[in-house]
Amino acid sequence: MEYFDTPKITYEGPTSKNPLAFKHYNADETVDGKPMKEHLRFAAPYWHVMRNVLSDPFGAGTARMPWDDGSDSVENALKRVDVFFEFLGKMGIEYYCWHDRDIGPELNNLAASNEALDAVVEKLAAKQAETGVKLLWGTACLFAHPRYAHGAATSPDANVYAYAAAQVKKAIECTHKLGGLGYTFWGGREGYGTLLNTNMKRELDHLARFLHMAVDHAKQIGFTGPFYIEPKPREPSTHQYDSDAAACLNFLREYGLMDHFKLNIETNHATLAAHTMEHELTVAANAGMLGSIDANRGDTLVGWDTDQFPTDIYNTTQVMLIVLGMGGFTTGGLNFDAKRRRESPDPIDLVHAHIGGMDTFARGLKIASAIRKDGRLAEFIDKRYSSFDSGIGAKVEAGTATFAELEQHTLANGEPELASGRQEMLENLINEFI
Ligand code: XUL
Ligand code: CO
Repeated sequence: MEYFDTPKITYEGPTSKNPLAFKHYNADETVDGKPMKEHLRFAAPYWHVMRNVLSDPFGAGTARMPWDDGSDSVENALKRVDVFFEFLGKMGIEYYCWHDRDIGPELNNLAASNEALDAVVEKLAAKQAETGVKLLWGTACLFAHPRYAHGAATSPDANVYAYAAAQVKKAIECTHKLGGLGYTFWGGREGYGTLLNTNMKRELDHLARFLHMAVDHAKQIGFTGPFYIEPKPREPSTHQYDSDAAACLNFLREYGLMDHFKLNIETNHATLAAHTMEHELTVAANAGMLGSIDANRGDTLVGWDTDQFPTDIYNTTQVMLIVLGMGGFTTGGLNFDAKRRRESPDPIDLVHAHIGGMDTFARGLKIASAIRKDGRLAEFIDKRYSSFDSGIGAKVEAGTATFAELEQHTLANGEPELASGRQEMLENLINEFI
């Protein structure tokens, strides 16, 4: 039985009018000597593809999932695996991501939940072996169950903290069993609603201990990671500790965790933090800490995490400029942490959504590659800083200049000439390629 009413999606090129074809994503076509699929490393998230019923705070789910009986049975969970792999196969998506509770049901106690999880992981392993699909990363859902209302690794209750640790221990083990390339921590409830009831210092110390224990356990079982932290400023918590890339880097440095972690940067989280995606990616990449990307977008008119599919070529171009600039992904990839609109309930809407995201990133890749080959953008930036290449500027960069010397320099040279940043010219330059 097949549920996605289409043959495998193939590349038909930019002139095709077939909505069920790629116009730009051509998996094996090389860009800068590497197949597009290796540059982009697309991943599908189990939670949005298989588990998102498309409800919102004002209304029930609309998604049509004829394969799903809505129960918490292991049988139902196993059935979803077949449907998910049908979807991946038809899309030509070679990576995926999950939360433990997306793939297996949360049952009455941890032992029962773990047993159910094991059964699904066994099936996932078989499907991976059969298809060559790989697990980009796994994670534990530490935010949905009521026990985590006050947080998980930052809960004020040590029993909740222990439950969360047990869940993460198991999720790392399952990730490892499936040959997962990474493991993600997204702290949706690792933060607070109000400081009136919160000891921030203790919560952050506890979170750091939690992550150190995760590192120790990974070492013990031979999982070499990396671990990712995924920043987000708020939602569901009022304030989340991992609020943006800079806050995460500071936390990881403060607690001696830099060697074991990288960041997983999500577009809609960046914009919720009042940053651009390229800002967050640049902060992470500059620290050598850009691991992976949750590729989606927000809506400028809506103030929450709408998790829409990337359709903005300008955005994907900027993302790919940074990814190419750092020499490409190693363990990470582009995970579509995105969902269809509630008004798009059909299984085939999932196909349209992913075609759009993949084509938009394919264009971003080709455009970014062309901009880099052209070289004018990079050359402009180099020139803008060229006063630091020699003379007093070079002494500043080498760390040999003093305030007294800089004063001397200024007294001798007088008022610096105001140079143009040529923002509008550069915006025009980018548009030449789009
Ligand atoms: C929530 C979010 C999560 C993480 C994984 O905003 O992005 O789905 O990616 O827990
Ligand atoms: Co995400």
